[in-house]
Amino acid sequence: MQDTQPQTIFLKDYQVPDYLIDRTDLTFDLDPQATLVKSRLQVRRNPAADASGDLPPLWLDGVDLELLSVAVDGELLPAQRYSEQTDGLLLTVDKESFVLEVQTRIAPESNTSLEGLYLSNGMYCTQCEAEGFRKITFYPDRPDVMSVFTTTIVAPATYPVLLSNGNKIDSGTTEDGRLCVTWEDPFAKPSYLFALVAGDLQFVEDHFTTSSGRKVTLQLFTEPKNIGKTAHAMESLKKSMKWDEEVYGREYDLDIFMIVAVDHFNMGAMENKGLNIFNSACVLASPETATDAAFQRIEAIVAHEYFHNWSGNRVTCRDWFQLSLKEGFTVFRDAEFSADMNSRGVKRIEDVTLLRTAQFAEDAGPMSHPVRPDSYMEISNFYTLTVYEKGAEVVRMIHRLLGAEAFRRGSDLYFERHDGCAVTCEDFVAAMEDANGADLTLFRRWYSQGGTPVLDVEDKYDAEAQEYHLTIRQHTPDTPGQTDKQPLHMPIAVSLLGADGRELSLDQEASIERVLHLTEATQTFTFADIPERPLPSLLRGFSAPVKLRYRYTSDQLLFLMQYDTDSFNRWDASQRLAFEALEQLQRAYRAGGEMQAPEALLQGLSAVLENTQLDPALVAKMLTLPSPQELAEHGDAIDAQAIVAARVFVRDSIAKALASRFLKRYQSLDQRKPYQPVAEDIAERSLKNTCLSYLCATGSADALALAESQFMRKENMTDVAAALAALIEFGPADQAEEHLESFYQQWQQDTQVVETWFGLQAGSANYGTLGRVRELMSHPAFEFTNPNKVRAVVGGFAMRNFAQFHQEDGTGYEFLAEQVIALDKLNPQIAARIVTPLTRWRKYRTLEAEQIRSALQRVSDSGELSRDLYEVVSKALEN
Ligand code: B3K
Ligand code: ZN
Repeated sequence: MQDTQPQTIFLKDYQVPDYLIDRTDLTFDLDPQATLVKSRLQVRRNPAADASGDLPPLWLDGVDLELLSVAVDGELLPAQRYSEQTDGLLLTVDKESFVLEVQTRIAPESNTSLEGLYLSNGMYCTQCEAEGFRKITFYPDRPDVMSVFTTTIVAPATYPVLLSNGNKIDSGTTEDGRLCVTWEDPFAKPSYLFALVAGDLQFVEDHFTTSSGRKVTLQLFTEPKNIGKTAHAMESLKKSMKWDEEVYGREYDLDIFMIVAVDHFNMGAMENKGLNIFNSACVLASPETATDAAFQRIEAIVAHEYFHNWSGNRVTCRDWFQLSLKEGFTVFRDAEFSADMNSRGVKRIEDVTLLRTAQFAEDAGPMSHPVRPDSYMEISNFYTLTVYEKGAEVVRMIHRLLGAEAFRRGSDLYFERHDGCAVTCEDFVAAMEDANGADLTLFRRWYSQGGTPVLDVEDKYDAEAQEYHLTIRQHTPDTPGQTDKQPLHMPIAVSLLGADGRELSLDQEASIERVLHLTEATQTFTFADIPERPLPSLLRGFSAPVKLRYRYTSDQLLFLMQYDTDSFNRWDASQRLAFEALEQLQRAYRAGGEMQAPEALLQGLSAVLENTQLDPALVAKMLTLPSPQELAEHGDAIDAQAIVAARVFVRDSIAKALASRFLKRYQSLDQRKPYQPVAEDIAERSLKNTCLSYLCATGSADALALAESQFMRKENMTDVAAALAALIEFGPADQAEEHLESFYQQWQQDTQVVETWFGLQAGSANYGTLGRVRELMSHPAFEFTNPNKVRAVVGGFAMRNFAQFHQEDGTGYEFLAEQVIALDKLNPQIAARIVTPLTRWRKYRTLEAEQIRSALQRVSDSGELSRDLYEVVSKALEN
């Protein structure tokens, strides 16, 4: 551990900045080992800061910089006027406003943290959010300091493309033949939105005419070999621009919008003003190389980053505790966009699955925090599912409570009131209230209170009075640092189904759904004029991010699977049945008893599979069992082997019982048509490949031949990858090797496909043994400095391969500890992410808990840890 513990930063300590920066002029003279950065800052005392006493010193953040000179108003500053510290520069100040010039030198080539300015395959690029700008130059690197930037880039002619934020205002050649380009961004922005790219890149260009008639140039830059994989992202961008005008009345503001694809990137993409930088895997696609899931992810991420231009850039965060202000809102916006472009019900199911599997686990783990955290050591650790996904649920609840039109009035007021400002979550809620005369006082607790609320629902039907009563009790468990939680305000969408499966009318207007406002710890809601005892369809569309408990019988769940018109709840009924069966089988496994086929589930799924009226994508989702990770989230004293055994048993029971139905559906869906990533076709492929997987699970030679033939036909990556996955999971090992080898031979030049190939193997329950994973790490295409490859192999094994990672000898845990220790030296952000499975040790039964904890302890004892990893590991050992 570190000699000095990293400091904790608290929201309650927030203070406005002492100085503002009106203009920032930067010049970069690019060199892999010695890039010269000159900055010229127009500094001014902040009128909003405390004006009593002498002028305070000026603090500039700076990390890993070589300071060359400091000058004020053109005069070099003597050494006694400033002091250089490990994390910045402190300057004494003697006037209210002045020009500060600082020269520094940095080495992008040695920067493996992928934060600040670094090289990816020889291309210069930047990542500044949250605190990466301080690795480029000394600067008040905080989001409430907003400045107008100009950026001049000088580079050898081998870097013909030189990009930064805003509009290009000058370009030329220096006397010694180097290229020189200047960009100006007229919109004041915080340093985290700064970007620079330099490389030998190609681009595709398109245009979008905004609703007010301005023509915007759209450019997408890639390495030359990838230029053929840009069409889908460009289409997605144009759709996003149109959608944001139609749904939120938001127009784009610059004359140009650029996207650049880079291979080495810590996350999905970054919304830098006018110059979005994307992880190649989240922007490049062609039918031959990308799966349907990748096409949909690209559409969503392109939209997400574009939407940030308003929710994030034009209106930004005051401090990083407010991160969900831009992320929660923008995730909500991109989810609604995706729902409008694709199948709304299926999108909701996917989002809730992520929330239940990973966010609920985070909420119940050692890093648990509210949507607006109160404190952090390293802000990079707070780009979490809670801030993003739960944050989006919080915005979705406001939308549900107020209604779509009122929500739009609120967002209009928010954008208008705060344009060009750095604001807080409180400002967002206040705009929603003020625009509508609404009261969200209690609702605000969602921002400050962590943990997943549990709702217990009971009902009573009074036949005589024709009244139906629903009593809801809510309780939020304690989380680290937070006890005695208060009740939350949340919308509970409810319908009541009659014996014929139709929704009963709930009022004079014959509404079939009512949104209950739950605000108290225990509350009873009464429905009048209910002629028969109804079956409740509760929390429709997952109207609040909670765990809802109601004692449904198996028959009632089968009924909901058949009749509920809310596709989310229809699916959820199938999941509840599956959960019940899986939990019972885990108990049987542990007790050494006999495992019984899950009859009710088989009956329900059989009917679903026969129903050709249902959206095939929804059928595929209903046929998909909860993941081991989701089962683990539900349990205490988790027995990993029991989870795996129960799940395999249920899967095989379904495969066997419904084999002929799977074959029938597979054959009817296996129609050759040209690939298109459109909702209808994606839905059909998803059901077809779900059927194929179950067919192969029986191990029958005919089924494996079907998979082989689909694999050989090479029609599109969705079908090829699904067939390959089935073949390696269920086919003979020697054939699996052959298929994997031929796949690699065909695609070895394509980075994204090679990542898929790595991920398929490492994530395979049958094939991804620890030995195999170690072999993959010595494969020539593996790169420890490339996060996508680390995520595919190490992450694939530790996060998506429950069966192998939790092998009883504990070697999986030791392996992960070893990788985390090595990664931390290169890329702390990735190390702190990939350690996550080890942080959940308390959830496991004694044997595994001890093994996992000891692996974590080994990380902790391994020497000085980065601040990122220290925070996660120390909290996990404590809590
Ligand atoms: N805002 C960035 C995330 C930056 C993460 C920094 N560690 C991408 C996004 O959410 O759009
Ligand atoms: Zn975002």
